[in-house]
Amino acid sequence: MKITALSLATTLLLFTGTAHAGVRQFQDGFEGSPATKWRAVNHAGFDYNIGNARTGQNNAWLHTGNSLGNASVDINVATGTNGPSICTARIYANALNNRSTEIDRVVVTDSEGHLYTTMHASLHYGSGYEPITVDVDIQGYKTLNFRYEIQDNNRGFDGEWVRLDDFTLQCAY
Ligand SMILES: [Ca+2]
Ligand SMILES: [Ca+2]
Repeated sequence: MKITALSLATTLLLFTGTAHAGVRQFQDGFEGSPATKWRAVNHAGFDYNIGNARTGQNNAWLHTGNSLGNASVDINVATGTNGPSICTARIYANALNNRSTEIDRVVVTDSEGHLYTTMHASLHYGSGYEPITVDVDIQGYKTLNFRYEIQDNNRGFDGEWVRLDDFTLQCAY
């Protein structure tokens, strides 16, 4: 019985080893100088050391309301390998201003203009920072752009406020 169990465990280990050769990971929590890495569009920016971060000292913020238009932050990340990669991007978002809201669009494109995915994510007031996860499968080496955007839903001047922190991209190949 013992020998059979050991043999099965060895087989599973070998199978796992061949399924994924490795993992590439990129992390950015808006620390240091986030404006050199992230682009902020319209009414969006960064909090530095004012106690709003999920981890570290800094985070990003997005705001929209009366006629302010869409607000977003985005970042370019080079990743991939000579073959297929299965990537998962995660960021944490915090709904503010005593109301639930959303990230209206998470948009993933590459430097050649290919659109991989666009998705909507609901946020719930009082839940603190909530994870938003998006999956992207790529072929070869790519520079991916991840954009997090909020759109005005006619909620008045105070509109919608969202904080963002702790972006992670993990690609298995
Ligand atoms: Ca941070
Ligand atoms: Ca909205």
